[in-house]
Amino acid sequence: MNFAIVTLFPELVAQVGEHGVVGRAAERGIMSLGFENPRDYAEDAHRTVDDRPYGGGPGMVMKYEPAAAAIDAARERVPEGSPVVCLTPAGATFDQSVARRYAALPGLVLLAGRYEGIDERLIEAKVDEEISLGDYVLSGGEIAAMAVIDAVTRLLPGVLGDAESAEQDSFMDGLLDCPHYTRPESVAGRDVPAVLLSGDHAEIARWRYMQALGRSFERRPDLIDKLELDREQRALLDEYLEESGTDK
Ligand code: 9D3
Repeated sequence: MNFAIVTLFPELVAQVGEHGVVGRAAERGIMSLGFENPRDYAEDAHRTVDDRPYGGGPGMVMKYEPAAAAIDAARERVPEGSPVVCLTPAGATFDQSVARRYAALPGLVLLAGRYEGIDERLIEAKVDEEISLGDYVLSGGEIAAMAVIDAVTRLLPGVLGDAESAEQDSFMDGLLDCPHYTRPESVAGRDVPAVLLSGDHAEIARWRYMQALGRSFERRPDLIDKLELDREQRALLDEYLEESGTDK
């Protein structure tokens, strides 16, 4: 899969491809990152990429021409059928189902904006889809582009090991993770739950699933609503709530 990122800060976005899981995927040729900088397509002496908003108001707006030329160049770097996705707080929220849809594509052009916004005509003319990370204010689209690249790359065949891949489509799908523990057995006056030391793998799996249900119910009831629990799951959740002394 080929990513082409249009950004005023290519060195920032490149970082995602230089470490960890994404770094390994790039080394192994499973995915690639390419960059186009609108500043390289600015034709004036000052290499201007932004200007004041029509109608007045604070901040600057990303200009059409340099960004459009950079997008056109980025499209040359990815296969036919690769959409142009703009990272913007006004977009649809990025989630795992969007990541899965992107992972099935041959490539992606990611447009990361800076300033107060991007000239709307650029979005009309060149952008297929608008994506946000959620309702908080970032300084630009670069960190959002990095999040998309990371989440999508993890879904590409051969990127994760067998164990990690199996975990991704496990039965805990759609729930928060269970709590995790490692050595020592006792630290800061806190002990590892005894069931995890029991060696009873069926009982451990049951306990983990109960924890995942219970934590999801307490922290993310929207996830529980979406799942529509069957009787067995409901009983396990009831057991969790009973043990934690919660009223239902
Ligand atoms: C405080 C400025 N806002 C005035 C209403 C508008 C605004 C413009 C540009 C807010 C943020 C940005 C820069 N952000 C992004 O480009 C961005 C983003 C985000 O801020 N939050 C979540 N996801 C994303 S994706 C791109």
